Amino acid sequence: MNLLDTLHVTPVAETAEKIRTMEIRGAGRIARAGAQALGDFAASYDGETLDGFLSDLSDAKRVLLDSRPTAVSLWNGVHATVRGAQGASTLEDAKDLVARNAAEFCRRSEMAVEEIARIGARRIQDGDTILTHCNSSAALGTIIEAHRQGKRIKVYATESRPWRQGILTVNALADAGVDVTLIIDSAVRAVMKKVDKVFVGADTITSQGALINKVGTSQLALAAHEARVQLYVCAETYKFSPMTLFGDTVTIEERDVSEVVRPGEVRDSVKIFNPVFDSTPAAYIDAIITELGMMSPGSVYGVLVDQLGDGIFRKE
Ligand code: RUB
Repeated sequence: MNLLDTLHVTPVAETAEKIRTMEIRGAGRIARAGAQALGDFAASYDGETLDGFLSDLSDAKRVLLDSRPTAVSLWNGVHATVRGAQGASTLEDAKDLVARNAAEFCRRSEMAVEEIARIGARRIQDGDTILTHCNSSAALGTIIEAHRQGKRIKVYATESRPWRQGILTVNALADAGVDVTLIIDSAVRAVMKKVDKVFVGADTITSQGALINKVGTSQLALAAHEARVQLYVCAETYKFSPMTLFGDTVTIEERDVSEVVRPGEVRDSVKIFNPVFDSTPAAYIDAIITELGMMSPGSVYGVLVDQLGDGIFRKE
């Protein structure tokens, strides 16, 4: 029997399952969903002891963190939500604190995405052609904000096999009135000569400024680098990974082969490798646009230490 079966916190288990199956997806959304699930769990907790609550909270946290391994946003959102609970002196204080932390994380997260759109849109000029990959709310917000400001822009968006999140992207851009063209992933280099700037999102950014994002991002970054096209990463600072400061590497999620081929389509002896993220070195990134402002990949270390510092490292 796994933790999910024993946990008396159905909404948390349900949220974890939706994250695992990608019904809830995207690094910002899964962070908010994780925080919200813990906040709801705390608010509706009907156990009678503080110790029992803390133990169940720890189980709930673990179930959420096990749902998807790559995006550190989930880890940061979950830890921001449980922060301080161990120090509470009563059950009611602990429940209130977790519920308030969750609401505060979600509020700040949404504000960060809006601030990134405002800052990022300034980097987009009238007449620019932009390329984006997968489906990032931070990158999309930036592009839509530039369009809203009256800048005439064109966008190429990749399909992003195998999940085809690019379909969400092109529909969102089309609904906002943006001139958008869908391309298959392997057409990236073919269109790069028409592109002025690349805007992508982030699942995790390491302390050395490397970007972990949807698989294909690093290939796209190489093509942009070759064509001298600027590449911007739109990322809230809770996508920065404190663990990488201490030498941890980021786990790249591999998903089921059924996402790549239909049953019986290939010979039984064919192996299938389905990594869903990849790592783009800092050298290929022109700037990271965060809610704190634009920064170089080399600034990530300082932000992790100075801005997130104490709170983010405290063990719960
Ligand atoms: C989504 C993806 C997005 C980042 C950033 O991958 O790689 O670029 O998560 O998204 P998946 P956002 O579909 O596998 O979750 O800016 O919305 O946080």
